Amino acid sequence: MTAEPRDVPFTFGLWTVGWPARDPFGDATRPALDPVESVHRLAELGASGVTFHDDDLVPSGSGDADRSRHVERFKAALEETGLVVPMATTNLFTHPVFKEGALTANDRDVRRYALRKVMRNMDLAAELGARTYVLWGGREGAEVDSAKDLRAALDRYREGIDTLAQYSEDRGYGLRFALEPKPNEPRGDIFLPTIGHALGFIATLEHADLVGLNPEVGHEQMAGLNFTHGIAQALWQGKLFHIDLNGQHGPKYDQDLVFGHGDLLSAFATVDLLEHGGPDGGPAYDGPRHFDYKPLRTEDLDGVWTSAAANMRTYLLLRERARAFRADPEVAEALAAARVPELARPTLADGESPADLLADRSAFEEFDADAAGRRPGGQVRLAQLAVEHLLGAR
Ligand code: GLT
Ligand code: MN
Ligand code: MN
Ligand code: MN
Repeated sequence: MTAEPRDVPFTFGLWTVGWPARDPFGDATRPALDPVESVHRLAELGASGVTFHDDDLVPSGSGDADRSRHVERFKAALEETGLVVPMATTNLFTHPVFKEGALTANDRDVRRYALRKVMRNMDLAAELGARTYVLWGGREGAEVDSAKDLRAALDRYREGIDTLAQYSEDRGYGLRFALEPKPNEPRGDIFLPTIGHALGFIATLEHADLVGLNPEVGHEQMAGLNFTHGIAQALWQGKLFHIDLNGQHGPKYDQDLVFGHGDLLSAFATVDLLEHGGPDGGPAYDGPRHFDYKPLRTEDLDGVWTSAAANMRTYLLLRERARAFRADPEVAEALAAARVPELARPTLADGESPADLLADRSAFEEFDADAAGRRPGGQVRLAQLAVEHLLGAR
């Protein structure tokens, strides 16, 4: 493989490599990482950027002097390494104050505090040059349906996002907001559980143009959904503002595995879509390839850096495999046999009206539906060609 990681804008959250591997059942298995060290190590491995929650950079409860010391050290590391900060986000889930929600908490004081916490980190995000602001509503949800006015919660969610978008506009930050869906965990049920729910919600916003999505592979797969289909719709609606790549084995707890270490065929389809758009399209997404994963709890610090590198290498290998798939004449022939290119042709002719369609006897009266029902599908051949390219057998 000749491709270097720097060909592609790979980015990592500070909370990913920095996760000390504390889970609901066990203590941390690794020491906390200094964000400055993470910046240097990620740069050495070929990443081009880092992202952060306010609390990843400035431990919650720090005073003003400590805060600026943390920020200055981080900035110096960015300058030394050339890493950029394309995205930032807010921790609205760890502190007990958010136990019942943040932007949608029943307690109005909590909602006002949550907005202020986001606004404060938006100031820093803008200062560091971020273009995208992610909002993952991990605590926006419920376990007890009767303990939440569900429609009022959506009103407050909308009010919160519109207020933040307005703040960005007022300050001239030019940020775009990316909502990150997740069906459950840590709440029993989280609001805006899937890409589709979030797209429907965004359409109701006053600042709908500034708000898009940050879909995560594993989150859609936890809901049993096809991640590639989901991001295809987001792209189609101009709403794929950011992406969280990782791995997951079907509907279970959020695994946050290395990209490709879950459903590999799905990861292949995702990379193919991001890089090629479709049968004869160009790149469909030019934003950061952001990894939101957790190095396994079994790993020591060396294992952390091995896993960070694995995300990027797997992406590049899948890109290479997807290129080979798209360049293979046999694949082109199989695509044509399965009539895939035909789908790009509109169903009605140019200027054809419903009345014209009604007048076309070949479309119905003379159409042999039974014969068409016997036309070969050619789908298995395509599936096998993809598997063979993925396995490096072609
Ligand atoms: C948290 C969550 C992720 C989100 C992060 C952004 S925080 O780790 O599990 O999916 O992307 O808030
Ligand atoms: Mn996740
Ligand atoms: Mn995520
Ligand atoms: Mn996560």
